Amino acid sequence: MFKRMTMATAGLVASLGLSSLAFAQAAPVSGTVQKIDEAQGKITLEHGPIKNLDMDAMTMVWRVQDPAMLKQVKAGDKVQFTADRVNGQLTVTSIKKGK
Ligand SMILES: [Cu+2]
Repeated sequence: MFKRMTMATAGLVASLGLSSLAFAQAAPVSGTVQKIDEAQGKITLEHGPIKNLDMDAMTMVWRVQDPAMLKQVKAGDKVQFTADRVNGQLTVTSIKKGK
């Protein structure tokens, strides 16, 4: 329901010149890296609420879309990341150091 509404309202929001951030499918989320597991291709992130996944703030383990992402950050880093469900698995789709 929310996804359909997002499609329908995207044009309206743009034409009104409002920020479309609140409607974004995968808006960047702030988080802190807790642990990196290169062998498993997993990253543990403490993260804020994730709207597109209906998720509250928590600490959890994620799969990463590209193992190279695990070389860009390390435990203790503050990051901005996007996440989505890829083939049914909760997956970090992008990550970069941030505040
Ligand atoms: Cu979570």
